[in-house]
Amino acid sequence: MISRRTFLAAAPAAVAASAARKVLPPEPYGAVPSGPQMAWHHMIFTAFLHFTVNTFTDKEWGYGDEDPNIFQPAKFDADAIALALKSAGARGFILTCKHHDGFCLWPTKTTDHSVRSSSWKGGQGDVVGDLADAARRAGLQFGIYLSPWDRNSPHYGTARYIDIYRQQLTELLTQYGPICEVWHDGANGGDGYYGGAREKRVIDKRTYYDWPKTWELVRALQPLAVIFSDVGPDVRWVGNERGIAGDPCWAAYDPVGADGGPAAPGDVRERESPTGTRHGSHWMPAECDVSIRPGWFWHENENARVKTPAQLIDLFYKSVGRGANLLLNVPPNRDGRLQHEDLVSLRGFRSYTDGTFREDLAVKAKVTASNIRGKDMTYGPANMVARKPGIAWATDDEVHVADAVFEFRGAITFNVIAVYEDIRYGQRVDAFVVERWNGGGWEQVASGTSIGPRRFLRLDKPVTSTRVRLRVTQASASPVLSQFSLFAEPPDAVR
Ligand code: FUL
Repeated sequence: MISRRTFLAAAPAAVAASAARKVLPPEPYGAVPSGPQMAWHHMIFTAFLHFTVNTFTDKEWGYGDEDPNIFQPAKFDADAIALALKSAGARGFILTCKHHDGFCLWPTKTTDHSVRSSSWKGGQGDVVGDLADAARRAGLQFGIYLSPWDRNSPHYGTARYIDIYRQQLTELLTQYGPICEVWHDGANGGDGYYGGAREKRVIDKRTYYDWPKTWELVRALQPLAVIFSDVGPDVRWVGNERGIAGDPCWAAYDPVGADGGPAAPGDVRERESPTGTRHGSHWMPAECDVSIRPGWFWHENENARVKTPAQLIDLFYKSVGRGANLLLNVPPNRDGRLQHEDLVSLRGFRSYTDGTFREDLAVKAKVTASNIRGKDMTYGPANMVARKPGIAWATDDEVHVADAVFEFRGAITFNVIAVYEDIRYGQRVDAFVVERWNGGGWEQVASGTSIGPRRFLRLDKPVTSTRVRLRVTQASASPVLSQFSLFAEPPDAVR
């Protein structure tokens, strides 16, 4: 019998021998995600909370002259908000800590225009702190939105305001625990209160904020946070506020300014944002921000115009399904609660995702492929249905066109297809088709272009077969696919 000691001593040699036999993984192709970007991809769906004085004045953009005392969310319940968002399936939420009106939802030292100047909670309220704590209790991530534009500050437009903005960022990034995302809005400059000046102020979007320096501060204080703006640097705006990613939607993006010059938050050629840049040099995936209601803030008269579960499901496929993340705004009302109508829609949405994604029919398949990297089963096609992280089907370097066949014991019926690339190796696939065996031959049921972190295809009608084939028809480098899944929507699913 081999003693534990001998075994341990022999282990390194055994490992070395197996390493020698090992077929090397492919070289990454083009831009690849950073660690924090990888974590962001796993979040998939995040909620957005637009909440400020506008909630009480019925406006979308506050002028900056609001009396802080109007902020009175008498029944504010941070835990109820966090738990409702969690049950909708969100893995985190981002709060408008300060919107364009300049009103700060935390007791900042930088201005009196904050919760401290409201009699709510005797001036002791801290919406940011309460929601950050509630997020953690619910097991959710917490992110911050801090509007660069400030229509209240008398200093907006001067160098002093940049110090204030950075001080506000510092407070938010040091007092509230780990922050998953820092959201810089592109909307900037125009008329405002500005400490009583009541005038129009226009800044140079490219130079005023010295964004590289501001982002260095974010990196230093919260190295794991991703930074969002029209131009990233980690996550890009999708280019519209309808929540719809491009088709294709490439994770790489090289932003260009509106006039073709350098780009900056608020100054970007928006038409290129939904699609990104195939072969672009920066990994900068798209985030789809959209509101569950017509406006970003809660308005009583929009309670009957909340998006239906069917609309949310459609948005889910057009954002998450195209490899982007969905940032769905669900604005608290004047009580400081989520509105009943919004909660009803979220429940409908969750019951659809639960019903559809509960069972992956593909895991039962026997999988074969036209090519396997170095004929080494470490890269075999069964990896796509193993549902284990870190493994994938990969082909030999020179093989860009390849297929995998999924064979079932009995016929299966599905109407949602999901394909995932192992994005640690970059975005490699340009086009693919999915076919079913109809008894006599292969018949196409769906096709797609970009995959990246994920691609969902929702079919018009269910497909039944004993064999399904995934064919990569075009790729810029040998494909590396980590998952292939088939799902069946519940029969009563709304469309
Ligand atoms: C825009 C803002 O002007 C809206 O009020 C909202 O915050 C949206 C998410 O971004 O640029």
